[in-house]
Amino acid sequence: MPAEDPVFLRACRREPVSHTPVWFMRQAGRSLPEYLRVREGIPMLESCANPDLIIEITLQPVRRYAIDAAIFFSDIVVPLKAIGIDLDIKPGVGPVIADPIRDKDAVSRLRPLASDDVPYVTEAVKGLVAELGDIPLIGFAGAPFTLASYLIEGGPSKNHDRTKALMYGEPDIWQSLMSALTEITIGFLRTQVAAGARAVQLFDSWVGAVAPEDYTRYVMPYSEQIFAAMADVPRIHFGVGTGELLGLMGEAGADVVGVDWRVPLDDAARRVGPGKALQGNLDPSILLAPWEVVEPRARQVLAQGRVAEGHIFNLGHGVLPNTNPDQLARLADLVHEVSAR
Ligand code: 1CP
Repeated sequence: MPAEDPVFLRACRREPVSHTPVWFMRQAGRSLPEYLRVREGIPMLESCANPDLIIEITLQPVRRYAIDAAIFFSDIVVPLKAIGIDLDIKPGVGPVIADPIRDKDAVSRLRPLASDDVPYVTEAVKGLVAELGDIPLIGFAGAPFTLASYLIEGGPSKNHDRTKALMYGEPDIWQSLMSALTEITIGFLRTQVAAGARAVQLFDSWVGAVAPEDYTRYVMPYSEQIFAAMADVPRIHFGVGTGELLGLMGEAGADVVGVDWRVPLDDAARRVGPGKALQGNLDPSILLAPWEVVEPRARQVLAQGRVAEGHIFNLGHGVLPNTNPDQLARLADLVHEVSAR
């Protein structure tokens, strides 16, 4: 009989598990002093193109925390940079695009991404898989809506108004842009899976800005194509402020729906319906409070998660930079202890 798959993969597939698996979005990064040390003087995008550094940074949280999965260190704009878009990740800001994409000509210059465009991704994933042993590596990409928002707005945005203006006002350009981003995203995810990533997470971080009707019309068809192209591995789909979209995000083809902290997991399970696992959803800011506050909230998330057919414990969004790593270490241990069966 083959050895049993790791609990993280089993939970994604809604199979029985010995304990609830746990990992943290943005578990690598600015909350870790060892991350700040290795990144000193090296710009973000340079780090994302350096296999040794990618491997080191991805492994840092695995060394500290009893987590059940690692997530590849990169950024959602890395594939855009790799196909020649002039962009940078500015410290304290995020991705900034030199020439925002707002017309037909700009869209026509986008091209698909092949593995050859990101040799450092393939090399780093292979190296990581060798180091991680039984701990699965999650590959990830930004979803077309979230990538479109950065490209159209030119950087981080609160209301995504130019993006929505183009979506409503220039549906043909929107369709071409979303199709191009779909191909790029599939290329980036397939590269990671070909090199050994065992699950993928599609981050549609900002899609909570659209209403369900518009999601169905302008966003979902593209996410569906991406999930259909990734059917050989468990697929996680996450966004922020997506309470009203959870059912649709599952329907798009995800195996696991990521939930932010705004919707309790038992409620989310009803919204998503049968046949899906859930991931989430402790408010990351709770970790800034004393452990006495964190513990009951984490127990509550676990209790609410029991309603779901499968539960992967996570935060409702990424680890905040000023989080004390010791809190995350305790949290991972608590999840394992409380959920052991
Ligand atoms: O210099 C630095 O350290 C820059 C900070 C940073 C880091 C550590 C950025 C800039 N990106 C990353 C890594 C990263 N980005 C990871 C790997 C870390 C891990 O999970 O352990 C991942 C998964 C991402 C994905 C990402 N980038 C998302 C989706 C996840 C989410 O938080 O919703 C998004 C929206 C981005 C864009 C981005 N990149 C960086 C920042 C600060 C932002 C957000 C900017 C904004 O508010 O729009």
